[in-house]
Amino acid sequence: MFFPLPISTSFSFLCLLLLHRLLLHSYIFSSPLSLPQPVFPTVNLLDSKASQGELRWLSYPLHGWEEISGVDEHYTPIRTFQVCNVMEFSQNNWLRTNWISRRSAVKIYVELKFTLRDCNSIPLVLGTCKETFNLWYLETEEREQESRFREHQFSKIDTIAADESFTQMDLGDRILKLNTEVREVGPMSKKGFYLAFQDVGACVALVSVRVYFKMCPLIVRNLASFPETVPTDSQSLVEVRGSCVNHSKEEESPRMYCSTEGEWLVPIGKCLCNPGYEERASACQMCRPGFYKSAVGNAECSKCPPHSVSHHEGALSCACEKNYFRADEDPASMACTRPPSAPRNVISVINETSVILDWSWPEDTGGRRDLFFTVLCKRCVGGVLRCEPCRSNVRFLPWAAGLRNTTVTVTDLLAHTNYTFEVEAQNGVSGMAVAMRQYAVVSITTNQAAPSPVTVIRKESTSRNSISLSWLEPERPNGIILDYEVKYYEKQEQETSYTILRAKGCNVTLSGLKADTAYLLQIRARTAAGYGASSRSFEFETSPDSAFSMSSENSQVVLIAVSSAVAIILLIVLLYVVISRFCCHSKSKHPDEKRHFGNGHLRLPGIRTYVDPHTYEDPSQAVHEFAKELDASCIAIDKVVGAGEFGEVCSGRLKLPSKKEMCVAIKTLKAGYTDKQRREFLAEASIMGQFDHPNIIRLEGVVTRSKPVMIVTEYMENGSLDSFLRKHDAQFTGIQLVGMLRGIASGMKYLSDMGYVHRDLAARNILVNSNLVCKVSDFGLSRVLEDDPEAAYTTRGGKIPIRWTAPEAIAYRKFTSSSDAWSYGILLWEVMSYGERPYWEMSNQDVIKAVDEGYRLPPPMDCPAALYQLMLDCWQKERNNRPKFEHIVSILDKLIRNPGTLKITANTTSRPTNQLLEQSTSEATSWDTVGDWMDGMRTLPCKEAFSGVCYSSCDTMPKTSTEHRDFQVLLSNPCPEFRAF
Ligand code: ACK
Repeated sequence: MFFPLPISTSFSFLCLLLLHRLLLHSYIFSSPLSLPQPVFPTVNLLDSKASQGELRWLSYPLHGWEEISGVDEHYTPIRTFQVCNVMEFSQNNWLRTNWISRRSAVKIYVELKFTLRDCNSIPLVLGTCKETFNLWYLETEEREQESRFREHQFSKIDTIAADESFTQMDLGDRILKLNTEVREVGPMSKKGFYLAFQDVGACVALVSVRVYFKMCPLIVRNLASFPETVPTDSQSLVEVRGSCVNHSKEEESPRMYCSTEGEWLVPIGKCLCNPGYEERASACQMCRPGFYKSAVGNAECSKCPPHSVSHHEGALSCACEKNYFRADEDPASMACTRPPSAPRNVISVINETSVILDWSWPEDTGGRRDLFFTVLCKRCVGGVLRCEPCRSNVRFLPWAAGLRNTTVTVTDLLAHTNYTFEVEAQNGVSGMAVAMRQYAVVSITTNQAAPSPVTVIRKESTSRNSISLSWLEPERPNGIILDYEVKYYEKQEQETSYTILRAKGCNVTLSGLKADTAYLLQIRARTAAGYGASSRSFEFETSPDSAFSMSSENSQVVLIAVSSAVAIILLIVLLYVVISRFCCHSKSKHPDEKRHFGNGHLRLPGIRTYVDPHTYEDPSQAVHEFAKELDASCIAIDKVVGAGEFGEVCSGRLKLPSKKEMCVAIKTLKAGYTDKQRREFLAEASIMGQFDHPNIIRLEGVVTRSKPVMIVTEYMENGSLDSFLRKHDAQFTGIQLVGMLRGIASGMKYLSDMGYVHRDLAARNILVNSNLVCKVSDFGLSRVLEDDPEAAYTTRGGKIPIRWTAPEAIAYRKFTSSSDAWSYGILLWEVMSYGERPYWEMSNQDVIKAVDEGYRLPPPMDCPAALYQLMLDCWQKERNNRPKFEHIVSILDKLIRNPGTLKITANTTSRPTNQLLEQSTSEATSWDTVGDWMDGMRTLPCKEAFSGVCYSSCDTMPKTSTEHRDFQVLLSNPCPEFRAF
């Protein structure tokens, strides 16, 4: 027997050789099967190296395979088998393993490590030497009891040849070439099997035998865990369902396929980390503090948004810092926010019983965009501390809560009543921070307002010559109704002759009417504020004169009855007249006072007229009639605010018994005055004292009985309008400016209604309070003009503020409300140019000349076209063509109601703003706006037509140049004759 290893050299020599090869000649493993392979987990069914003791495999015949002990490279004892009967013929040596359980494997692998001697290197071999051996297997359900070997039952797996065989020289060099061969066996179906190695005459040493099967390892893919899986079918893939890792959720059922090679293939579906968790190292791990994740998904945890924190791991959202909030609908990614600060610059424009509130956005919106405003109305009695919510019928336009714009109109307030409005800016988190909410407060006093018209009139009874009527009080009386005026006339008479009755209550009997006649009747109520608008005309008819339609018999009876009645009545009337004459000229009047007017001339009762104090023989009498004498001890002077013609103007406080202390302005008469000066000084108080209007400076009283002589008026925090505007150049919105102008026009309407001509209306003579309410001041007669530094002597000797004065007043001192309207136009220009000096530095003489030649001031920068048109109207040469103040107020009201019209400006780009407009050259100018174009028209009728269109329907004012052209065509027809101003 010839051993592949010289056995006689002892086991240790073999081990040495083996070790030598294993450790130093690793290149041997560079056979195709030994290429680096993906490491798939395998499960050993048999490993000969793992056996410590004898393997006791079955060897047949006895002198074939031999079991030999050795050590491996780690000096671990191993068992090997050798055969080397190369010198003998007909070798058939079998070595059979013990029974190997298949377990769940279908396909198994057999890895053989062996050395094989090169036949050529063996001397004297007689041609029987082989360089292969055969590998066989036999499947059985159980371990065989017999130890007899039945070779014919085995199936051949393969013939195993060595990739590398060794020679005698290798042995000399101590090189043993170890071969590794792996063979696949399967599919297997029985419980176990045997392997057998058939030697047919080779010199071979079986160093180790390993039998194993492959499986897909436990793996986490797409956050799903797939268990260790043994491929069951040798042909197809095994579909395996994964289960989501902890803290994750299945998005699409996770699956993979386990191949027979133990490889996972085709991942499908996935799992996503739960809120508060993110994927890290194939697991869902909690978000770190300071981070959050609010939804299921693959996204990483996000950093907490501004003003929010998360102190713990796994946060679904970040909690807001103190005083910061998150609205329900806010996403977790949004910064925490807070309520806005209060709105700024709240101004109020009062119009009788309505008020327009206008404000600016708050400085701090709280970090949100969903800003809105809410206005709360409170009615206050005796200061802001005693306020109650306004009545429910107070109307807000467009509404009170949830306003997106910064303006609201409040109507249907009570006349002459104090109100406080709280304007609050709110956002989506205001409801969560009630304590942090801030609002701006504005207090106003509504104006006197005339009552609304009577709408319901009922006929109580009618007779041949009388009608009894009753009616309901107007819906908005706006004060205590003093009486009702009932005006009636025969329908046929067309109002040329009418009768007026005054009724204290809500009923009246109209007597002395014609039988069978139709009458038209109108009623209007009167309060301290004057008459309200008349009701619509109601028609009533008296009963027919029935006496004429009776039979003659009856008529005789009736005639007698009527005659007797008339006689009785006459007697009674006679008696009444005698008695009433006798009784001190009838002390008590009939409550219904009745007056007749012919030709439609009606002097309106209830509207006072101004009384010129100079008509009083003793002017101090006038002062005491119109001004309250104040005790000097009630007045505290704080500081000097300016200088007047007669002395200083101071601010101070007035505390009248049982009244709240109030701020006042005090005009003093300087020491050493003459009697004339004193009279003139107090004349202003006598005039002012006759007025009671929210846009006229209010006189509180005078001090004449002690020195210094003082005139005490309400205090106007912002001083005179001209300097106020210069100080706040370009800081107001159009509607704020129009609001101021409207106030001034309203005051002027009141003055002109009272028959008072101001003569010195200019921005310097308007005072402004803290709510931007403008009030007309500086009243006097000739004194006014003496006092005014702008006044200059005219050729006729009078002193006149030339730039503000109408041509006819300059030329021949024709001062009227129409000349005040001219001045109003100049004031309007001053306001719109933020206190610019009218006609700049032109001399008075040049101004007079230029105006006379038809030049007019150009529109101030960005001046709305409608306002410039109003200026031009006020500067009509013909004074009767200038608008009345009533008309000016209504024009401005319409502009306030349609603020969009203020956006159309009158500026032309080409024209310098400090150049007068000459009407004759304007046709050559290219006009940008309706106002400019109207100037270009130079036609009075057209301008009037335009005014009519504009003011009654400003919404429809054309806005584009094309529209202007169309408009021009439209208006050119009714105005065929052009006429210069
Ligand atoms: O522009 P002003 O500050 O406002 O300077 C003048 C100055 O006195 C001389 O007229 C101021 N003035 C006059 N009347 C009043 C008033 N009722 N309230 C506040 N200031 C006033 C005016």
